[in-house]
Amino acid sequence: MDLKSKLEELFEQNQAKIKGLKDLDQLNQTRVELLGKKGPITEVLRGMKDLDASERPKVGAFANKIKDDLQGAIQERKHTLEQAVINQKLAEETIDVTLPGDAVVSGTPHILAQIMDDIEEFFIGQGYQVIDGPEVEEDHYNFEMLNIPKNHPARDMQDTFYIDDQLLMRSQTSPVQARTLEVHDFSKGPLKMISPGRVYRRDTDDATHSHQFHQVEGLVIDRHITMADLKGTLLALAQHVFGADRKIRLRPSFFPFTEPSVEVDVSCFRCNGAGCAICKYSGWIEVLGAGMVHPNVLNAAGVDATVYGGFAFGLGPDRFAMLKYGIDDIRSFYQGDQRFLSQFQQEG
Ligand code: FA5
Repeated sequence: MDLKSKLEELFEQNQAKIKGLKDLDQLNQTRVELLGKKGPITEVLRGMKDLDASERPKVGAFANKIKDDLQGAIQERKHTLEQAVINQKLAEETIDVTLPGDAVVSGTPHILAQIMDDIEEFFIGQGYQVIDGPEVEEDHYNFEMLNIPKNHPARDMQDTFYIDDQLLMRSQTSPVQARTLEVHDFSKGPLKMISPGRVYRRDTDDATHSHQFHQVEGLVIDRHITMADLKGTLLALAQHVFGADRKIRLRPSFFPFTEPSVEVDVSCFRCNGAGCAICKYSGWIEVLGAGMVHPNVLNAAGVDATVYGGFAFGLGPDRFAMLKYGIDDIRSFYQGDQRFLSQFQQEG
């Protein structure tokens, strides 16, 4: 068989083989075997030395054409196989946009933040200002301005973390009352404020006490504020937080900064007054302290107590949340356990 025929046969055989190859590795191997230095085409070209000189250019040109054609066939197959790989990938990775998506688990404000926001919204709706105060507070505002001089036995009601003689971690939000009274300009109108925030006491942690908890202070001062205003305000608050059919009752109590002072109970939202474990079978749950602001507090802040007066209250949102959601241990709020906290996803 002459060289030209050998080349033609090589072309026919390998062109068919290339078309039948199923993957890129096989194709690459075939390219090396066929067109490499030890391949059959090189082998055929080696035989050219035995040809007549006039034949060599023609056979040489023909051999190069066969080589180019085979390279072209390999290239074409390569393109087809690569396209097939891409098509398969696309088919496998097709996204069905009509399938329902995975729900994104979103965070939610802490349950205490939710209840404080709710209380704030209630009071903002009644025309109150929200005023912040420092957590590291002066003895002067935390006690003295509130009618609790040094060595007064009432200091024992709130076991306090002192930083030095003058500074302490505030044990109540009432100092914000004193600070606000001192600067409020009554010629411009009455004072209606709340002050939510963290407070600290050297209480031993147990199911209903924490050494760090929250309070919302409230204060209303004007010319003719009465105890009936206090009662109406607290009833509306209790109904907002615990449900429209709640009742409240006021019991006499003592706070140095209010006179008279009261403890306020809400009718039990679980048993509706019949008696259950939550209200300790009394039908009532104590939720806050309140009273009519003591004249000494007004006078200490430079407000004329013969002209102005009003009410103040201090509630514990931690206890509100415990009662509202039936939580039996205040420490749950501060332990950061997601299994507990995630139960209180905020709606909307
Ligand atoms: C006061 O702190 C007064 N300043 C409230 C007040 C303000 C009365 C204005 C009159 C006028 P008391 O110590 O009772 O009062 O605390 C108020 C509320 O804070 C309590 O009803 C309770 O809900 C909460 N509280 C008190 N101690 C703790 C504690 N250790 N852990 C969690 N909550 C507490």
